[in-house]
Amino acid sequence: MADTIAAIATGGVISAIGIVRLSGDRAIEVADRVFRAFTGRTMAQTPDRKLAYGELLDEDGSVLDICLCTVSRGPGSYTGEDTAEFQCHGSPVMLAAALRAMFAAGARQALAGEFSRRAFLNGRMDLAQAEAVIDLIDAETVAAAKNAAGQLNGAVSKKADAIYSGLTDVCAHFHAVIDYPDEEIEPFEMARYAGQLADYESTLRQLLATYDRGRLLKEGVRCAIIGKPNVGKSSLLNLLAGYDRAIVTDIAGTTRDTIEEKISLGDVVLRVIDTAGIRQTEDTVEKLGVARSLEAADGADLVLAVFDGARAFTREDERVLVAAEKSARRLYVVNKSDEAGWRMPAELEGKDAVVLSASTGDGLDGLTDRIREDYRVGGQIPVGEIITNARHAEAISRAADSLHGAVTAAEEGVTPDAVLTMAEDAMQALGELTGVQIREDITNRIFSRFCVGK
Ligand SMILES: Nc1nc2c(ncn2[C@@H]2O[C@H](COP(=O)(O)OP(=O)(O)OP(=O)(O)O)[C@@H](O)[C@H]2O)c(=O)[nH]1
Ligand SMILES: [Mg+2]
Repeated sequence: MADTIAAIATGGVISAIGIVRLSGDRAIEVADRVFRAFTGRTMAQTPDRKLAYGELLDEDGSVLDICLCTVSRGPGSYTGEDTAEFQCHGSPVMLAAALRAMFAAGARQALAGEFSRRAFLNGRMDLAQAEAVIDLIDAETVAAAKNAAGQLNGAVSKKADAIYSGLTDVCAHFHAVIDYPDEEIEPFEMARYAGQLADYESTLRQLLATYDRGRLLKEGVRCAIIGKPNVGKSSLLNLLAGYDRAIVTDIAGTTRDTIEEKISLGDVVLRVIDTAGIRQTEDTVEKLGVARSLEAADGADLVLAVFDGARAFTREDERVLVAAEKSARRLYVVNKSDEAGWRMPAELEGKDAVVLSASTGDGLDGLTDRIREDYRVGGQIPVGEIITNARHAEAISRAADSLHGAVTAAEEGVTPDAVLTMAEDAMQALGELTGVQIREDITNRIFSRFCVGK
C-alpha cells in the first residue's frame, strides 16, 4: 500500500501555469474528489494520459479554477503508481488551496524528492538516473542539461549494468563448477577471464577520466583573478560581470577581501573570484587579504594573472607569476592596452598572454573565447557520459581499483576464489552507483536534495 502524496510541482511565483500532482493508491480517487470534468466523466472512467477539462474544487466544493486533469496509472507512470496531474492557472494561493482540498480528500504533503524516490523504489529508474533528474533541474548551462538528459536516458547506467552483468556471469560460472561438481560444466579457468576483467577496468577508467570535466560542467570553473594592486583586477571582474560588482579606484589596495561572482559564458559557467592585490604590506587587514588571494589561486581551476602593460614589470609582478605558475591552469592578461606606452612585458614572452583593456572592453572577446574553448564540453566525450557526480566518481573509482586488484591477482596465478572476491567488490561498488546495492541512509541523503514535487 502506497499512501497518496500530493505536491505543487511548479515554482511558488505567479506564472501562466501551475501544476499539482498526486501519486499513490488513492490518487485517482482523490482527483475525482477535487475535480469535475465538463464531460461528466470521472477520472476513474478516463483513459491514461487523456486530458480532461473541468472545474477544480476546494474542500467545500466551490470552484477554485478551470483547469486540465490527466491521470496515468501504475505501473507505467513516472512513479510506477497511480498518478494524477492538474494543470492549473499559476496563482500560488489558488494552488495552495487546491493542495489543501487534496489533503482533505485523503492525500498528504509529499516530501522533497518523494515522487522520484518512489520511481526508484518501484524500478522505474535506477539511482544514477534519479540523480540525473536533479542535475537536469539544477543545470546552469545547456551543455549541463544535455549531459544530465543523457544520464537520465541511462548513458552511464547502461555501461555500469553491462559490467555488473558480465561480472555476475564470471562469478556464476565459478560457483556452478564448485557447487555442482558432477554436472558437465565447462571447467573454470581464471586466466580465460583476466582479459575480460582488464577490459572492464579500462572502460571504467575512461568513464572516470571524464569527471574532471564533469565537475566543471556542474559546479562551474573556479576562476581566480590575481595580480599586484591597481593592475585592474576588479575592473576585469566588472567587465566580465557586465555591471559594477566590485569597487574600482586608482588607490592601490582598494580590494581587501575576495569577491565571488557567477558569470555565464555560453556553455561555460565561471565562478570568478576577484582578489586583493598581492604585495608586501605591514597593514594587518591587507595582509590577511593577500593570504586569501594566494589561497584563491591555489584552489582555482583557472587563474587569470593580470599585469599592467602600461607600467614597469616589478618584483610584485614576479611574485604573481610564481603564484600563477603553481596553479592548475593559467592565462596571463596584460591590461590597460588603451594607454599610450603599453607594451608586452618581456617576462611574459612565450607565455599564454591575452591583451586587454578592462576600461574599453577591447580584447574581452579574445579572453572569453579562449576560456570557452578550453572548457567547452564535447569533442571526444559523448554527451551523457560525462561523470558529474562525486558519488558516481567514487563508486566507479572503487570498482576500477577492485578490478585492477583482480586482474593482477589473476595474472599472478592467485586462486580463483580470491580473485573473485575482488570482482565481487567491484560489483558491490557498481551496484551502489545504480542503486542495486545501496544503504538506505545513502538513498535518503540523495533524495533529500530534490525539491518538493519532484
Ligand atoms: N586606462 C586604463 N585604466 C584602467 C584599466 N583597467 C583598470 N584601470 C584603472 O586602474 C585603476 C585600478 O583598477 P582596479 O580595477 O581597482 O584595480 P585592482 O587590480 O582591482 O586594484 P586593487 O583592488 O587595489 O588590487 C583604476 O583607476 C581603473 O580605472 C584599463 O584597461 N585601462
Ligand atoms: Mg580590486
